[in-house]
Formats: sequence, C-alpha cells, structure tokens
Amino acid sequence: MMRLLIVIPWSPFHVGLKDFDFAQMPERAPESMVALATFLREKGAEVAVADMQCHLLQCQGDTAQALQRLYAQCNEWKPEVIGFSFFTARLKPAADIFEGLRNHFLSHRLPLPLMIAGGVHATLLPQLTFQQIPFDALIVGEGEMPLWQLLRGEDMNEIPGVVLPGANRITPPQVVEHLDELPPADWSLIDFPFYTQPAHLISSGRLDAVLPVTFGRGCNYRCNFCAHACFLKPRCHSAEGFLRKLDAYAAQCHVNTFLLQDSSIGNYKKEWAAVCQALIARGTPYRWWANLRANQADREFLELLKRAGCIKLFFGFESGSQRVLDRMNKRITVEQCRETARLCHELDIPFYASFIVNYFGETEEDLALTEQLILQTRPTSVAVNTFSPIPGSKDYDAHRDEIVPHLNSLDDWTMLGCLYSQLYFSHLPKERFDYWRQRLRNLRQTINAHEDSD
Ligand code: B12
Ligand code: SF4
Repeated sequence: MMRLLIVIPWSPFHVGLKDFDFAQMPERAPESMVALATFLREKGAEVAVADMQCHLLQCQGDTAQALQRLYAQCNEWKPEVIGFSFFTARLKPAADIFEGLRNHFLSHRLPLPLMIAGGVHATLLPQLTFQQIPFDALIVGEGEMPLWQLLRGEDMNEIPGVVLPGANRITPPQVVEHLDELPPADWSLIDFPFYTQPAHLISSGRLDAVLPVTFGRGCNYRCNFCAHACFLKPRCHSAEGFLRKLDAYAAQCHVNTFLLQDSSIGNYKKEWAAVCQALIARGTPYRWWANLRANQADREFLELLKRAGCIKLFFGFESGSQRVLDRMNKRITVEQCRETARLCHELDIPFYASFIVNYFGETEEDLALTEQLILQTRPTSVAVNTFSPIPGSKDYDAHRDEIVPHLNSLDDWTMLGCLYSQLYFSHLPKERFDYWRQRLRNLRQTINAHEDSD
C-alpha cells in the first residue's frame, strides 16, 4: 500500500492573522478528513494528516512558518501520495500549499509524490480544478473507496470516481451505503486539543469544549442557492452506530458538547428521534446543537430534542418574503418560520436564524418583510448573509455565463467560494440596497449583542 498524507488547507481569512483568540473565533475540527484517514488506516493504509488550518493559526498567520511544519512532516513521513481536500473557499490556499510542496520536493531533489485532490470543489468542477492546480488526479464524490483502491495500487483508469487530466469521461462517484460501517474518527491523527479548547458557545455565552459530529450525509432538499446537495446521497447512521461515535469522541477528547454538521436533523426525523430516545434513556449525557428546517419543527419533535440535550437550533429562514423563498426553492413558508420561532420561545430553546439578502429580483418591499420577520420571530442570534452564487448550486449553473467573466484569478474564485463576491443581484437601486443591508446588519448587531451579554 502507498503511504498517504492528507492536506487540509488553511482558511484564506487566517493568513496574516496574528492575534487569533480561539475562544472568540473557534475553528471547527475537520471531522470528515480525520474520519477518512481513520477509515483508510483501519484498511491497512499508512496515513497521516497535515492540518494546515491548525498549523497556520498556531504560527500566528505566518504561511511560511506553517509550510515549514508541512515540509518537516513530509521529510519524516515520506508520503508517496499527497491528497488535498478543499471546497471553493480554500482554493487559493490549496494552490499556494501545492506550489510550496512542489518546490520543496524539487529543490531537495526528492521524488515528487502523486499529487491528488478531492472534496467539494474538485467534485463540482473537475476540469476547472485541473486548470487551476495541476494535480495528477482528482477523486470526485466520497473518497473512502476510491482512495483505498488507489493506495492499494489499482489502475487509476479503472477506479470509479478517479478523474485524470484531459479525461473526457467521468465515472460515477462511489458512495458508502452504510455509514455505521465507517469507524469513528481517531482524533489523535491531528492536534485535537487545539480544537477542544474552551470556546465561546454562541448559544449561551458559556465557554465550552466542542467537537463537530456528522449523523448523516447529504440533504433531501435542493434550495437553489445551496451546494449542499451537490453529490452526497442522503443517508444516516443508526441510533446505535451514532451513539458509538459520540461515546468514542467523548472518551477520546473529553468533550460532552457536540455540534451536528448535518444539513438538517429533520431530514432523518425518525432516525434522529431514535437517537434522542436513546440519549434520554441514558440520562441525557451530552449537549448538542443542530440545523433544522422550519417546515420540520413541530412541538412534539422540539420537546424531544430539548429533553435529549439540544441547547440551540439553527434555522435558515432566509427571507420574510414568500415570493423570494419560492424563488429560492426553499420549500418553507414565512408562516412556518413564525410558528417555529413561537414554539422555540415557548419551549425555551435558543435559536439562530440566518437570512440572505441580494437575491435575484429582490425588492425594497422584500427586504422590509425580512426585517419584519426578524422583529416578529426575535431569534436569539441572527446572520445576514449577502447572496453569492456558490459553485455547485443551481443559481451558479443558471447564471454561470454572467458570473465567470468576473472571476479573473484564484482569489476571485476563492472569494466567491467564501460567499464574498461583489456581484449584485437585487432588483433595487444599489444605494437603496446598501441602505437596507446596513439596516439589517445593525439589527443583527443589536440582537447578537444582547445574546453576548446574557
Ligand atoms: C462542515 C462544513 C463546514 C465546516 C467545516 C469544513 C471542514 N473543513 O470540514 C466549516 C464551518 C469550517 C465550513 C465553513 C464554510 N463552508 Co462549509 N460545509 C460544511 C458541510 C455542512 C459538511 C462538510 C462535511 O463534513 N460533509 C460530509 C463529508 C463526508 O464530506 P466531505 O467533507 O466533502 O468529504 C468527503 C468527500 O468530499 C471526499 N473528500 C473530501 N476531501 C477529500 C480529499 C481527498 C484527497 C479525497 C480522495 C477525497 C476527499 O471524501 C470525503 C469522505 O467521503 C458542507 C456540506 C456538505 N454536504 O458537504 C458545507 C460546504 C462544504 N460548505 C460550504 C460553504 C460555502 C462554506 C462557507 C463559505 C460558508 C460561509 N458562509 O462562510 C465557509 C467557508 C469557510 C472558510 N473560509 O474556509 C459549501 C461549499 C460549496 C463550494 N462550492 O465550495 C458546502 C457544500 C455547503 C453549501 N452550503 O453549499 N463548512
Ligand atoms: S439550504 Fe439547507 S435545506 Fe436547502 S439544500 Fe442546503 S442544506 Fe439542504
């Protein structure tokens, strides 16, 4: 078997960041990559992880120093394959690390390892990824099976999910049907105490150690602005399988608070209810927060979540205008948002509500309705996001020809991936849009400041 090093690029926002305070800006541990490495190791492969997001923060934002750590790891580990994992928001960091690594191997006259990539960006835009970074191969979709086959030395042309430069045919990605068959992440593969430092919990102002955990993959919905449903078929763990994972994480990392990464726990309502029942039967040993859709929240379910340890819920209410919600294909109603908020207040479940401005065809009236919904629903905290057509979303596909001419560099792509593009889609004069966005941001600040002082 070939020896693998998985590289997790840093966030572009952490470059040059000197006085990083984990308690104020907790970074999320890369669960999916640590789990992928664990799976491969259990299959007999030799795998290490280079967690560049951690290295960069520990090096006070100094990329040269963070790269020195990576080179030292390569000198010691001697990888034959280096696998990059990134979504569009980390494209430029991935390119910079790739370049640094290649120069390191060439200048030390070391044989170049096979340089490959996987993850959301490579999956969504394989041909473009090859143009942006000259990888030897890409793996589209879930990495477990194809990467194992590759490390075992199988012919890359024959492995479903592997894409080679210039290939005009892309084989269908492979899917792990039964998530319970995957081992829980072995966190010793990275510097996990970095991520389990007590951090500011958005939910309650308490400082707590937290780990991310995934119950299922994929999403049943297809909101036009979102890339979540891009490639993972919806499926989840069994209650027993998931509790095994929680227990393993708690024992290894000494945490009892978890952040559910799933698109919505309501997508697997029956299965998540079984998890809740099992947690309650054990005396509710863990606290957790999760995403949920407004159309999936009813009193019985919310009561169950609360009894099972839920300390906060995250909702994408997105807009107070039904017209805009429908245009987004969000498949919720404004009334469902109001009713969900009412139930959360009644059951005393803190909740975060996220809104989008700058959506196609949005008018001043739509923005006024969003303000009204924020005031009516009184979320514990609020986010006001400026819409960017993220690669992998239906909106990106539908408007690609308008968007791509504005993307002149890897930095532009990266900023689009971070939802920081300067593209403007609202249907009102720009100065009125700026006025409304500022007004909603001020409202958000007032609400969030109130939460922080609780
Ligand atoms: C958890 C998560 C995060 C976490 C942690 C990310 C991480 N490093 O793990 C955090 C909070 C940091 C995050 C941040 C953001 N995220 Co996010 N995130 C997710 C989420 C919900 C789950 C990721 C996950 O664990 N998936 C499940 C695992 C199994 O999949 P996976 O990680 O992709 O890995 C599998 C395969 O991709 C593949 N694979 C991955 N890497 C590699 C590498 C190799 C070598 C191989 C062979 C295979 C391989 O194998 C893995 C196992 O099967 C996804 C949605 C989704 N469904 O993926 C969005 C998603 C990736 N995020 C997205 C976005 C937009 C963001 C933000 C820009 C949001 C924002 N408003 O700021 C920021 C970017 C921050 C930054 N500057 O870096 C988009 C990306 C779209 C795109 N085109 O890039 C997604 C798809 C969601 C969406 N709304 O559309 N995110
Ligand atoms: S916004 Fe939420 S519900 Fe809609 S597709 Fe994305 S993850 Fe699924």
